[in-house]
Amino acid sequence: MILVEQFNNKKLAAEAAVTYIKSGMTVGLGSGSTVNWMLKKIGELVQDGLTIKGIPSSIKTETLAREYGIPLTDFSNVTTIDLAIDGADEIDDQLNLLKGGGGSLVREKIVDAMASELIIIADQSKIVSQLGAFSLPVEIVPFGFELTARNIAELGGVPTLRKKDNRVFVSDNGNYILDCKFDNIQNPKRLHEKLKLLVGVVETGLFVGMTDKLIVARNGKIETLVN
Ligand code: ABF
Repeated sequence: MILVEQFNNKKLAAEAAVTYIKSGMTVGLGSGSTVNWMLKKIGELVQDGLTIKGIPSSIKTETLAREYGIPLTDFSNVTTIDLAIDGADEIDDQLNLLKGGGGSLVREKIVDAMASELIIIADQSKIVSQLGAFSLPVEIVPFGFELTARNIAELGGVPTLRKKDNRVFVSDNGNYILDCKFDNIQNPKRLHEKLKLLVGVVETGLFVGMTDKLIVARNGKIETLVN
């Protein structure tokens, strides 16, 4: 028997989140395949008269937002972001996040941290009891990356330099990413703080205490959790 996915849960979650966007808002636009559904929907609403300005969190998102006709702005023109909507690779029951599978964690964190409200959108596959089954992306400065990797290994992680098409992956910021396997991440805040103290580390994919609302679609049904 072949099981066919009945619902597009990423699309459902994305479209539910878009209902929180109102005209006049500056909106942080996350990154990833769930967010791409959100961009499509926002583009349709903009055609129908919604007036927002978006701040993209990656070059991919910026390109797609432009294709959908979403007006964009940047940090030289705004002092606040009313609402950011972003995806995640893992979400725990405290709504802490592991992000960065797409390689955009630094810009995502800047946009998400700046927002008055952060909504995370996901399908049910992203919900976990403990973060860490997914390797933790850590963005690092290329210079001396071997040393940074060794220092991360001393904290108990197994770092792998991310590659794409047989070349070292370079982020939108010109940096490298180490995908770091930790057995499990019992205290995401402490691990994030330890990693951030290492010379050469730019940012980690742990987003701790940032989520205001989670919209998760499970078998075609929307669940909303507020932090
Ligand atoms: C971004 O998109 C990243 O942090 C994360 O890697 C990804 C989310 O996954 P998906 O493509 O399933 O939306 O938010």
